[in-house]
Amino acid sequence: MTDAETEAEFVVVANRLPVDLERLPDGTERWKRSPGGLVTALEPMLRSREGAWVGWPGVADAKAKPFVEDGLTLYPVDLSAKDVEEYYEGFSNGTLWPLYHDVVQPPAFHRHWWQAYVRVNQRFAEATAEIAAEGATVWVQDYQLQLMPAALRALRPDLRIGFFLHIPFPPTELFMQLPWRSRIVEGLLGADLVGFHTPGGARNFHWLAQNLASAKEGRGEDELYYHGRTVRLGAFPISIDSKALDALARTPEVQEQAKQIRADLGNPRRVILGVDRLDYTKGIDVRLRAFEELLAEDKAGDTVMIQLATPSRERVEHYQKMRQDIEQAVGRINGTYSRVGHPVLHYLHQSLPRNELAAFFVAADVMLVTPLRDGMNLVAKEYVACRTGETGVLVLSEFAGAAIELQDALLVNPHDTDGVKLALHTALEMPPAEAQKRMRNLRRQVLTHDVDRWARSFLDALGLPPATSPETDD
Ligand code: GDG
Repeated sequence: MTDAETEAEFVVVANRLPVDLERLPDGTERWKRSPGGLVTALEPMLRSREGAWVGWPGVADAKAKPFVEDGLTLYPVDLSAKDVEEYYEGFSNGTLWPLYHDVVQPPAFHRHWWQAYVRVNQRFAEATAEIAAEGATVWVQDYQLQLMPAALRALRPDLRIGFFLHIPFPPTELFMQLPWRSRIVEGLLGADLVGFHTPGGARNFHWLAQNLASAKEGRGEDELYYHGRTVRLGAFPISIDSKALDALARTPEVQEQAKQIRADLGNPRRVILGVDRLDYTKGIDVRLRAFEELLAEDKAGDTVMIQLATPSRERVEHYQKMRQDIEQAVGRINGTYSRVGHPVLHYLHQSLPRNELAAFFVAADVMLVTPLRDGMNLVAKEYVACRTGETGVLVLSEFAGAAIELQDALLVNPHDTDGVKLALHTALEMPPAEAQKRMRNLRRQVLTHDVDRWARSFLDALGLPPATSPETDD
């Protein structure tokens, strides 16, 4: 790592940096990479353009200095413990997250949370304004930073600004509940291009911008005029690094690990899998109920279910209650239907290494993805990428953004328990030829629409100029 000094031509801004600062018990600190799809997709573009990434390093009061890692300049934005509580856990995850996910849980509206959100967005804008080169392109990510495009434009009108929302943009009637609705819309209108996962999200924003911020309709549904500028809207469905995951799933290690998982489960006829952050939007309760009812009706056959629930937002109240409910359901189901040494349901509240996760995808005959609302849902695409033998059935909620592209899944309404139960039963009994036909179509879609294509299509629409310096090979 070296000290940062350059002005960046291309800047990505996200709540989190692609590295986490870790504080060890002896008081020393170190950076740990947190590889996600977004970093993988954007890294080559960032490197070839003197790129920079602005974000929070993941711990309060980090006081970290900018630094260069692997040719990418990282600019930490400092958050105090109070900022984390009010801007991140509060307004972002206690207000916006539930509001944008169809108020599956009631959002809390607190003025001091809002004030923290304004304050932190301004801080991100100031940090970015300082490091972006004249005329640079800035790509702002996600719901934690919706005020940033306008805040940044006020400081730096020369910049080209894109914004992408990773979660659903809600129906207008729900958005209207937000006491600060106009401010959010005005914040987003600071961008030149606002991207959503689905055309529905773009449409909702198109209406709100005209009704709350007096933007004028542009040449079509994907254009607005605002304060003498054109703001473009679009649907850019995000994806995964499909080829890398396909290759990982084919490795002898992962194939062997998958066999071992099935053996450890007692080689049942069918393995059902769920993989989610432990979040109330993901509908984990929905699928447990469907599985429990199938067991009660003696229609599950020789089947074992695994639910992997990665710990998430454990300090936010809704999450604590939901965890209790799910763990109670797991206990009840196992208590009723398991035999000694053979639980029917395996529940892991853990985060697994990537290749182990791939082994679970390879081991599973049926993947249950049943969110009540989800921006996209990458897990559904990851399962498909790992099914290299064209076997396996994906049961997918029609309320996940992924359902638009993954039409060959068994699509379900997660509010309809009978429907989910029927789909699960159909998946468990599906003739191999039909499963193969569906999976082949799903794989064609996922392998040709990867995260690289997503990033390129957004940045092309934003008009990111070609790289001026050759790619560094370090
Ligand atoms: C938001 C939106 C949108 C999970 N457990 C482990 C693990 N994971 C990985 C999965 C997947 C990712 O986490 C979760 O992504 P999702 O898309 O499913 O869901 P969110 O976290 O809610 O993401 C969502 C996404 O942003 C992108 O725009 O699709 O709608 O809500 O990649 O594999 N990874 C590892 N161990 C685990 O235990 N290594």
